[in-house]
Amino acid sequence: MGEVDPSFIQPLEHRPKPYPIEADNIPVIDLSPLKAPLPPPPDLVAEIGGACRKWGFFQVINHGVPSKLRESIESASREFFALPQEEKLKVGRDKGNPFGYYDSEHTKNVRDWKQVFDFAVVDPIVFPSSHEPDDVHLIELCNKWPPNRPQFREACEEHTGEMEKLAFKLLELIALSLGLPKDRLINGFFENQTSRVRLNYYPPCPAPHLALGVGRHKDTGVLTILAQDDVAGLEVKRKTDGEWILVKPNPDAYIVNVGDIIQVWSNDKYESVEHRAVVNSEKERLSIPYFLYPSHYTWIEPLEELINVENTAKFKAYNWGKFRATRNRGNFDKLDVENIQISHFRI
Ligand SMILES: O=C(O)CCC(=O)C(=O)O
Repeated sequence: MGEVDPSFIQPLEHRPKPYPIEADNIPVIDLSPLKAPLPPPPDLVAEIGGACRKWGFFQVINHGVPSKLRESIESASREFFALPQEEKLKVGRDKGNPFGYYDSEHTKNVRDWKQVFDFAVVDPIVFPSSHEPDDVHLIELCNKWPPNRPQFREACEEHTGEMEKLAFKLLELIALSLGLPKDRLINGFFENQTSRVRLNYYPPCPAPHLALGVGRHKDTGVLTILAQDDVAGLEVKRKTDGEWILVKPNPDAYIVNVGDIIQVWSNDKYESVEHRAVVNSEKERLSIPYFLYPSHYTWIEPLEELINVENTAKFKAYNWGKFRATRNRGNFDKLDVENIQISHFRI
């Protein structure tokens, strides 16, 4: 095996196992009952609730997203990442604006073996201008679309529209599974949503036993919906025993995971679970996560309906925009401090 720059090398305990365990038990949930103009059937709601509780991850099939749109965003992404580096750098991300192309992101302060292109779902988004708690200034952040590539932008936007519809359907099911009204996790949180989409491109890696495509992490947002191509790479930490489980690609499925915000809203009933992406020495891999994020001014705290004297709030309220601004800073630079986590707000 070849050499890689030391910045990519994971500490021993976080390196991938040579023979990963392939998951056959991450729940696959059929959403076809949602096609009928009726309330979702209770067994579907219970299936979603069970998956959120036991795994924090599940896959959905018959989700209603046209396969044509998924194929278009995948081929547009492949074309983009195949461009010469100087072309990609024309839309390079910088310290002030986290959108665009970037190839040196760090997760937990180790460099990821990947290239990414990020864009906001609502363009421009309004965001705190800094992570400093007392700085009340806001900025507008705009997407950086590659010039002269209208098909790329169109493919990204069309697929994202479908992701948004699917995300809100899933939020209704999750709310019902928590015994809440179906719009409880939607109303009031997304008027100025800060959701984003990432195109992840993992080139073949000469030392896949030392590096990771994305280091272990939990997602900070409400929920994530991920499309992966036919090359396996996503590993999920199984809650029962802490083993890393490789999620077998299914071209008809999207992979959904609960983010930190649902963990806080549900007061730990549904946990946000660690995951990572492994790379391989032969094949490139593509994945496309859609991260559903609320308005920047949202205060995240356990929902009052889900706490009581026996189950008191386990988290202090935190401001989403400031939380995210702090995290973005750590993802851009290798910092000597741990990235901000919801555990910092645990009571
Ligand atoms: O590529 C994958 O399967 C996982 C991607 C991911 O977790 C991320 O981009 O945050």
